[in-house]
Amino acid sequence: MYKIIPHPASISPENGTFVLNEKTTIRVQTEKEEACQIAQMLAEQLRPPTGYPLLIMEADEKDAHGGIVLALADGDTALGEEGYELRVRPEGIWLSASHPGGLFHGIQSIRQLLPAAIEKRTPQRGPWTIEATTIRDRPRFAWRGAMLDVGRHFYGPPVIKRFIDQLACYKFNILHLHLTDDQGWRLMINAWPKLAEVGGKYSVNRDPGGYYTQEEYQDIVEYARQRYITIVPEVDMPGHTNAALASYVELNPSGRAAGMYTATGVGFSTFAIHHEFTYKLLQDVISEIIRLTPGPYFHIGGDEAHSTPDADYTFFVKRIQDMVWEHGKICVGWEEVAKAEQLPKTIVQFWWNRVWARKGAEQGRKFIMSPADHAYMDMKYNESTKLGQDWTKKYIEVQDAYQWDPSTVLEGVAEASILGVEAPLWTETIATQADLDYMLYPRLPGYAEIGWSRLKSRNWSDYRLRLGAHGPRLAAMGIKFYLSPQIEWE
Ligand code: TNX
Repeated sequence: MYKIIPHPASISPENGTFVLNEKTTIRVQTEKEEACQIAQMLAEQLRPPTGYPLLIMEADEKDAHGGIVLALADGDTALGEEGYELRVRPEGIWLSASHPGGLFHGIQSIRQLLPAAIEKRTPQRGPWTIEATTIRDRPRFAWRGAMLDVGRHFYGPPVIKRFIDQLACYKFNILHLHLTDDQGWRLMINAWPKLAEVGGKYSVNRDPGGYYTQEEYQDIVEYARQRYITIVPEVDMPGHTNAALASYVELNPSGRAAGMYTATGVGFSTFAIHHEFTYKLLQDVISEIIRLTPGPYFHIGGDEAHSTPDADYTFFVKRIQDMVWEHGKICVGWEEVAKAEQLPKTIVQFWWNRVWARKGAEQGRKFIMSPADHAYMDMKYNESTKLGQDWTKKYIEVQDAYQWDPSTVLEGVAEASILGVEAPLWTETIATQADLDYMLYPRLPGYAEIGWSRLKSRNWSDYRLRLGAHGPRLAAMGIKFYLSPQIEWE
């Protein structure tokens, strides 16, 4: 009956049905600015399909009948920063949380309890009913992320904002932007403009490139913040750096400028590790990006640096970590960074190599789990999927994407050392928004559930029914997804 994804921590049915109608109001404590903004977002979501005015009014407990009440209540600390309580009764809806983030996640549950047509942006036929229920909900993991590789193919701000909206629906709270790679540098750095102007020219296959101006980037960061999503910027180094090497000749170990690269090999590029020029430029890159990004994290990449000798690699990673830390930010790196000495707060993102990851575990690091054979959204669904990759030698059908648990990915890395999960979308073969949609959906909601829901409330036979019920919802959002034969689509 209740088909919420990710599955709430607790949900129980109550008697009766709530009906949203032309008299329904949204009530909020008008002195609480963030709560008002969330009420506004709820109204903007519900008005186009229902055609109702859904006026926003001052909350008044006694007089709240027939309305949707959003309340920030400091008392209920058991809900944490992201939890919420939702009571749906025939006479009204009460949503409460101790922090605005909880209210925001709660309105996503209200959306999902309404009929799928609520996702359309033109007037639809009701009735707009919700079966009465009580939900108390909070996430299992603090880091529930997706990653988009804008280096291999560039996607402009509207595509990123649409993606942020979709992430918000499923209660994700992290968007990791892979801003640089061999094929493209995607953010203007004022002190070193050629990085973007030269390094941002192309995408893979010489498809059109591009880069974000600093204003566009800040606008994306702010758009995400309003949806309780933190942007984690990544500058991948010292490998995956050909676009930078093509922009500034001084960065090249050979002293000769690299040309732009538009194929899909990996592991051939590296910075000149022992030239001070490299650090002068990177210092500016890091401080400009950190100035534009209020979140606590900076991702230094560090993967597949096959052309950087080990001693150079560890020297470089140590030095870059220190730079990031001096700006007060926490470093995140792909598991290879565990080869180097790490700062106590550095976070290791596991993707493939268990030997290096274990080194991070031995040093007591916290982990983000992105196992390539389960969590990579660029992997093909099956042998006939046209887009995507298969280097893991495993296809990732919807069930493979869903049925694994972060706490059993790495021996010796238990729940307490796991910050959360992240599903990356690498874009060597993904050029358009339609390509993105096809690879993301319907796998993405499964990663949301792995990050949010208790293990005991997760099972495939129940999930596949709930996902089947989300088909019309995704369609109403204008998403053309992979019609997996594992799901009975409604
Ligand atoms: C490995 S994952 C990479 C990426 C590729 C991806 C393709 C990681 C840290 N490195 O450079 O895009 O595989 O699946």
